[in-house]
Amino acid sequence: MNQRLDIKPEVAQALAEGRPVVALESTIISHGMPWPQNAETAFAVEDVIRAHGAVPATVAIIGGRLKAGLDKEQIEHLAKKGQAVTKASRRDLPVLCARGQDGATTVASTMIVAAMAGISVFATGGIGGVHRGAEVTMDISADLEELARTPVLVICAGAKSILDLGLTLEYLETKGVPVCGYQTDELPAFYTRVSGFGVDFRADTPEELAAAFAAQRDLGYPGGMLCTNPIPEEYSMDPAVINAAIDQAVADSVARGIKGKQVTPYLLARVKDITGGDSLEANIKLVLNNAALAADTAAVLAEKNT
Ligand code: PSU
Ligand code: MN
Repeated sequence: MNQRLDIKPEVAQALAEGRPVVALESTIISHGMPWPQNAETAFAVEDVIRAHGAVPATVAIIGGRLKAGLDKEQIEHLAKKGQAVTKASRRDLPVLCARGQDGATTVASTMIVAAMAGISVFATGGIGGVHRGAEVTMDISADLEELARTPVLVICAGAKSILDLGLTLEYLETKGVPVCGYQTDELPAFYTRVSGFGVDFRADTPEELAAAFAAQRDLGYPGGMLCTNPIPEEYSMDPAVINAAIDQAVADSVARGIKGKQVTPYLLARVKDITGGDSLEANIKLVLNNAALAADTAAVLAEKNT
């Protein structure tokens, strides 16, 4: 095992016995949602995974140690500190480890830790991608590069249109990352079930999704797979309302000169403020929905020994 990694005993035992485990990220806790909904959601997501027969492993860096699986106090600590915790993507892990500091892991760094621990399925809300205006700013999330190189199945609700969804799909195609639509032919746009962009392939059951991921592993590809699971109909938002809020948030970020790793957290918080609590409520529901699918898919993969 990697000398910088600690696997929570419950998680290690499940992995040793070939039982299903689902990884979860922590930037969604510190930077993606406000206190106390962030902690409540983190616990609720773990509960859904357990109810579906899998063991949750929330990932973070605590005191410079990579953690696959957190306890209640550690989750609460990250939730309370919020944006004061370092948002940690691939490039940030070495320095945090060297300095013995805390970090909340993004999709990219959660994939790294999951792969180190031997966890192949990871559930979250939304991934980072190619930002609008990236042809000038070159703001492209390290999440996409990680999907190209690390063998983890990431289950999300698509990407928010704070991103350029068309360019994000082009980038994933270039990098050879298969993009699945779960029970849909269309890429979901996080708060809504529609985006106008198609996915590469559709899976209608956890078995079909697991079979595609298992085949990717058999082929020896280095990278992972992205499954996009639409927000349940009853929680999806009015596209006109959410898109107006997102356009406003993007305009504000440009006007304020927000740059680098601050861009995504700024946009997420701004969209939440503009929509009142509505977007947060949708966000929580879709994460729970993704956790259930991830646990079911991890169970099929565990049966297959993948
Ligand atoms: N998109 C969301 N919610 C999130 C994030 C993105 O809808 O919480 C977080 C995830 O942790 C993701 C990260 O990995 O932001 C991407 O940040 P960046 O664009 O700086 O790579
Ligand atoms: Mn960025």
